Amino acid sequence: MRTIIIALVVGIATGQDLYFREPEKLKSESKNFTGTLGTYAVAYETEGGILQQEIGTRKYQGTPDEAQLIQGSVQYNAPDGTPISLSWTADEFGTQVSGSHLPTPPPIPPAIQRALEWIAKQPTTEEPDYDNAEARNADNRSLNPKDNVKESKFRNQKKL
Ligand SMILES: *[C@@H]1O[C@H](CO)[C@@H](O)[C@H](O)[C@H]1NC(C)=O
Ligand SMILES: CC(=O)N[C@H]1CO[C@H](CO)[C@@H](O)[C@@H]1O
Repeated sequence: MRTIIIALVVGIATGQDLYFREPEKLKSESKNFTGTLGTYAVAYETEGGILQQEIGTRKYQGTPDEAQLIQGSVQYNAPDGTPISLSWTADEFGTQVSGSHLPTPPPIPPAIQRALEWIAKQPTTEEPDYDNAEARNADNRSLNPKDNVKESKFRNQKKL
C-alpha cells in the first residue's frame, strides 16, 4: 500500500514537472514602442534557450491601402530535445506560419489536379450587376414560377 502511495505521489510530481513548470527566467528582453502606431519591436531570451522576436511595421504608409505587417519568430527545444523554429508573417493577406515541424498538406491527386486545370480553362460567365436596378430586373428567371423546376415539381406532388 505504501509503495502505491509513493508511486502515486512521484507520478503526480513528475506530471507537474512536465506541465506546471516554473516560468523560465529572462536572460534579456527589449521592447520598443516609441515609433508611430503599429510600429514596434519586441524580443526576449530565456535562460532555458527560448528566443522570440517580433516587429511591427506599416505597409503602403500614407496611402488608402495602408496595412499592418507583423513578422516574428520563436526558437526553443521541445521536451524531447528537438529544436523547434517557428516564424510568422501577418498582413492584409492573412497570417502565414512556417516551421519544419508543422505538418504539410498531402499532394493533390493527379485526377483532381487535371479537373482543377480543366475548370480554370473554362470561359467565365459575367455576374449580373446587382447594384444596377435595370440589370436586376432583366435577370428575373428565378422569380418566374414556370422556370422554377424545384417548385413546380413540389406543387405536383400529392400530399401524403
Ligand atoms: C525604436 O524605434 C524607433 C522608431 O521605429 C527608432 O527610431 C529607434 O532607433 C528605436 N530605438 C532602439 C533603441 O532600437
Ligand atoms: C431576362 C428574363 O429572363 N426576362 C424574363 C422576365 O420574366 C418575363 C415573364 O415573367 C419573361 O417574359 C422575360 O423573358
